[in-house]
Amino acid sequence: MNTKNAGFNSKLIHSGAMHDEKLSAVSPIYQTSTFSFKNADHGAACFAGEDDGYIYTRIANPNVRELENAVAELENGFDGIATSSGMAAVNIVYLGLLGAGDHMVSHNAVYGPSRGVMETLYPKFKVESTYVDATNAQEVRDAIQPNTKVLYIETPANPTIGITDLKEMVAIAKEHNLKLVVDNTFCSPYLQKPLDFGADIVLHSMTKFINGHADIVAGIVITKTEEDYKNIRNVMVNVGCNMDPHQAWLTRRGLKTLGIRIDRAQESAQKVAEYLEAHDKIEWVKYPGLKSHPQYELGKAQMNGPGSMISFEVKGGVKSGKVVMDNVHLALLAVSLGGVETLIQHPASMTHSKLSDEKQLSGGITKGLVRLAVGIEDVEDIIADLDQALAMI
Ligand code: LCS
Repeated sequence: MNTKNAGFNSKLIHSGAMHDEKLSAVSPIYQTSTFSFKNADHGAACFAGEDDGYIYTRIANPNVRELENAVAELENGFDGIATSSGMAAVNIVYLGLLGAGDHMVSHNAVYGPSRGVMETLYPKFKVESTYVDATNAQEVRDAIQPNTKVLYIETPANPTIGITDLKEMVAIAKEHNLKLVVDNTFCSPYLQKPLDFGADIVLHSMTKFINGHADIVAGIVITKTEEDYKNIRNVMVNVGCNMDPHQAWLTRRGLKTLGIRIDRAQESAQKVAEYLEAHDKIEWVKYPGLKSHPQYELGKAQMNGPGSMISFEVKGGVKSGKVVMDNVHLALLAVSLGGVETLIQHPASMTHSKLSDEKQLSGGITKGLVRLAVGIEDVEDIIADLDQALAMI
């Protein structure tokens, strides 16, 4: 089916679809490391790029290509490069866009390891970075240096749920000739399409919403141009952080229900956020669907919905937060997000623990911040679970 003019949910099911011609299998899997050539000339033509036959799974595989084509179409990009993890996606973008003497400006509340790896590994290759509050465009402008090449943001950010103005970031990137990279993990293309705003590159940890079932780790990079695609694919193939066919098959399966999963999770998240905001033991709640969110209007303007990630702090800070985390039964005390299960975690001691206290605080990651990833269970059960845990304080 040609999905070009199809609706989003139809694209989720049919984009990139690859039906096995021999057996007419609707959902085939090509669990193979290599592909045999018809003859020596055919092999040579495949290597020369004169024939688009498959060669070797590190370079390309039908299941992986199906997923790459589907997510690229959903993001309105040129093409996609799937990877073994979200961190591999982050790193092939860094490696593809930055070289010795270059500088990157980023948000001070990105996923901890996305900052951690840049600050610990990349200085070895003479790549520098500066972290600012990207929800304040002036701070971004002030951080730009003559050697800045990349502006890297996450919106909403992990774990503060701060929203960065995509239009402003695009304007800054254009003005200073920077590549704008957006980690779209928290939204997925269902809720936000950064390339439509003018970003150059979008990446995802597909471990989260795109797969949605907490059973694989994976990533993807989507580019706007062929040039960026070729450059970053070359890094992926040579680093060897390709996606496995079975991982791709599971992810393509999970992707089919992205729309209905997010609809359900965000409807529940709105109710959970309202419940928490009204609770007398809660200090503050940050959720894009609450009018109290500092960028409520901006979120409404650039996202198709508020999503299902909530951050909050319990009165009494980290001590009381721990009581809640230790006493929930339905919500699992686990890192990750975007799956069908409700998960709760403590960023300061878990996902962002490798960042110093100072870096955490400058990014708004307070010691008492608790992150809740709302799943698709019955919302009454999610709220009842939080309610009995809060009663233990
Ligand atoms: N980008 C974002 C926004 C993330 O949340 C994560 C993982 C990554 C990139 C890296 O992806 P991975 O290699 O794990 O597939 N975030 C996690 C989190 O918040 N809890 O556990 C992992």
